Amino acid sequence: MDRLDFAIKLARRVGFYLLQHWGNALNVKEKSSFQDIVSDCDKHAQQMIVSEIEKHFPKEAILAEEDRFETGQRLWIVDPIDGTMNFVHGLPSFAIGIAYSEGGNVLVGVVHDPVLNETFYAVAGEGAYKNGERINVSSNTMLKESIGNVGFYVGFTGHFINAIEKHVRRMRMVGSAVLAASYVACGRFDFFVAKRANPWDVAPVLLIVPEANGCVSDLQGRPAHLSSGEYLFSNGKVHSEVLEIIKKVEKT
Ligand code: 2AM
Ligand code: CA
Repeated sequence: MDRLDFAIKLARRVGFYLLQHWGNALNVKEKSSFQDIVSDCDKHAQQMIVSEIEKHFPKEAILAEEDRFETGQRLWIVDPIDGTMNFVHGLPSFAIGIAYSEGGNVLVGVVHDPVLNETFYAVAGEGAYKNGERINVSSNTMLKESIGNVGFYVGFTGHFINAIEKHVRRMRMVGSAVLAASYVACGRFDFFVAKRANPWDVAPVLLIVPEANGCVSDLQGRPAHLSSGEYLFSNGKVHSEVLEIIKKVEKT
């Protein structure tokens, strides 16, 4: 079975399920802290994805956010809801993320936003797409004409916005890492800084952004991989300028 086709259909099916509970999630609870929540919708959505992968690819391992932490040469990486806080509060901007990797390299990446009905996806070496149309990063070379996004991380976000606000046109906080990076891939944002990310928060976009001719590195500018933990996604043209500002923030 074609993995891309499989992952897109599955993500869209889970999207229909999540729309029924959007803003009305089942059994919302604190997870690692009061700032981190999970609902039974996250768990049910994950089960929908995991059971299909097990059925169609029984020999392949699965790493998924809600307590399914396998490793393997052939590994599916799943976030059933990226942006749970938005989902629970009835805000748009949450997504299902499904990626397939071999030896730590993402070969297929799918991000589906059920609210806008937008599916971003890529297969290694074949370009990046949104709902069947090829996508590309922005052509903007000027930080002062840039719109950027930053993830929420206590002790960093405020300092970073403080340092960059006078250099950019606007900053935004979308609240879903895979969507923010997909928006870099299709040119809506010029960059996105993720200070704390798990492999499932970034796996599909580690492929989608480069396939859209964008750039991804860690916050020191080194090549990014699934366990880097922190990332700068950009159109490539404003990458080094944003890295410089991050370096200054980390020194203070
Ligand atoms: P999640 O919705 O799957 O938890 C929001 O700030 C972004 O950061 C989301 O993509 C969120 O993913 C991710 N994130 C990762 N770890 C987090 C944590 N411990 N608390 C809150 N958000 C986290
Ligand atoms: Ca999640």
